[in-house]
Amino acid sequence: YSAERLLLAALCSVCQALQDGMLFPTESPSREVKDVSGLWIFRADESPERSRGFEQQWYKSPLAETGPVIDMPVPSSYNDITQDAQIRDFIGWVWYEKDVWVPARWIQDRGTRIVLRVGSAHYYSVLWVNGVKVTEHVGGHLPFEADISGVLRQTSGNQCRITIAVNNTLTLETLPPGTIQYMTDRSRYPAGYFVQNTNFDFFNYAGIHRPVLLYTTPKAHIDDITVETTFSDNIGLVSFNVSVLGSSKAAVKVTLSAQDGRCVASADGSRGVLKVTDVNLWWPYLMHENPAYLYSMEVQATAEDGQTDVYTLPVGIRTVKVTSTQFLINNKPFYFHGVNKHEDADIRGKGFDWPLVVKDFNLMKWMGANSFRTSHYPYAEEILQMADRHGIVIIDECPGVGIKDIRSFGNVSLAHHLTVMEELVRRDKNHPSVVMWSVANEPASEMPPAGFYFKELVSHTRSLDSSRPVTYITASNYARDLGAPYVDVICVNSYFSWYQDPGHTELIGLQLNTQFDNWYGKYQKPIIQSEYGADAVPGLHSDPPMMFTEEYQKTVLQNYHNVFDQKRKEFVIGELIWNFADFMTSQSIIRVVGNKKGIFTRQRQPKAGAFLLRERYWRIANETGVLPTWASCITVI
Ligand code: GCB
Repeated sequence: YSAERLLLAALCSVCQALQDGMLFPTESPSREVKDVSGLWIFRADESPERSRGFEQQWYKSPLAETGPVIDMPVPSSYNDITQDAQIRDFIGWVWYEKDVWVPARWIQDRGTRIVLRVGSAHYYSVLWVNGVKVTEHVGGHLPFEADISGVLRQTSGNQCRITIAVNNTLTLETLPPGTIQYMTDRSRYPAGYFVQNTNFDFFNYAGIHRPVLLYTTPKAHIDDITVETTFSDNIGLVSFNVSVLGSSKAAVKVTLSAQDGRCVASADGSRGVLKVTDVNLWWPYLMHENPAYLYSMEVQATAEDGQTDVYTLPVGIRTVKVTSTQFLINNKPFYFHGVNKHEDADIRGKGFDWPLVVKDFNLMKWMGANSFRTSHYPYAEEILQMADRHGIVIIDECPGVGIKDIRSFGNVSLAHHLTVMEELVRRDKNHPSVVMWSVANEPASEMPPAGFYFKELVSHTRSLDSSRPVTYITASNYARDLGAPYVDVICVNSYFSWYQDPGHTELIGLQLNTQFDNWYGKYQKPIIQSEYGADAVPGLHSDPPMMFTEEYQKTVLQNYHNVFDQKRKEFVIGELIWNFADFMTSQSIIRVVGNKKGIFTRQRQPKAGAFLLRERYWRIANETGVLPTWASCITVI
């Protein structure tokens, strides 16, 4: 299968330290953004080797001239858009194309740099502009871009044909890993029949999942900005580091403004520390009466020719620390009462969708959640920006999910995993909402290579960002987990009375207590229950409770909560329900049209468990935090 060979070659060629920044494209006096998402055309390469598109060079001419094409919205997964099961379950190369107009002044002004950026595409992408290859990228969930100024100026000018080939094949070395299995028994499978095997529990949606943008910067431009914040008494400190490309002598000026527009600090130079007197710290939702305070940092870089590039970055001033029993935000104990999510919805699959994002934040705030984990991959940047603005705390997870095969602990895998962490930290380092990195979910951390693998991974992540703790999510036994010595916080998933002792909710108390005491006894690190829950098919009822009913889900949660309430006085620092909403999975005998552990349905309607958690989260917030005045009516529930 040719895609696997191609992927391995691509993986090896990108295993080098990242050179450039990946600032979120925003408009400014010197920058324009043109969203070219919308309706694209699409063709799946159904040839047996999935290689016809490359052999026939589909990128060289309009895609419609190569064969039949269909409409495809961007951003969206392609899987659930048609009535064709073959498209839903397709594995291999699919081709997207769109013709766009580039403003004439962008082309004419040679001082303008034109960039094409894809928010994310699943999984391995190759990009052409007017038939010329401009970049390729391995990995979903993270952005990639190419400077296309040269190509546009050399080819047909204002008209721009963008072609993107995307391949969802996963290999032992990708994140997440997967394998292609050929079925050779001719009495059961036709010739050439293959399937993709994975070890994760969500549908492997594919396509262009986030917006495709064209944006401009001046030739000499701000390439990256890194801020780190701290405070002492009432003085906030913002250290900044600005990198400029296209000019070696650009003059950099940095200005920090408060929410009312007042300038509170400024500095000249590409590195330095801004001092903010009477600082307004960034506080999580429900921890302060004025949470999520954001300053605005304007960076100006003026090149020798007088051109100035301007970029404005929201900055929240806060600190994060971990002790052996606590998670401290701004030196105060923070208790995670939150959710695990997925990027997942009807029709659009993993495609970015503003109505869904805003609805989900409204639901999280309604239920009193102060945090979520980006299980099991990085979410759209727009979601992190929402979290910054609403004070929702994030554990930011990379796509290291389903690492179960010992062959996925080799050098190529590790090198790629390190690169993905570099891409993740580069993208998300400036978000105050992000308080911890998670490098993997439920890897086979008891396999011998895991010790070395996680030592490298955690220490590399720390070297990229020393201001945040690092963890991975374990489901392994405390005595056999080989990565736990290296992490800052222990995150444990367990499903007592579901996968173990199904139906026996009376055992949860004993088993969960044992779990916590064992882990804490061995490592003396704070613990987050990073997943727990039970499936509930909405509308299914029974009393006494039986598995799959709403009552059973509630009973499981209640039994877990009793133990959390004892242990949060000691070393348990958080609880994240699995899951916020029902989500699609691959088809199997343990899934009823997807995973039903949501406390909301996939359409975001509450099950009984949602009301239980709402009561609990507001109660905890009432005990531990400071509620906003508008919320006083809710606290009486
Ligand atoms: C887990 C996984 C998650 C699954 C969940 C389940 O441990 O981390 O991806 O969806 O269990 O419901 O089985």
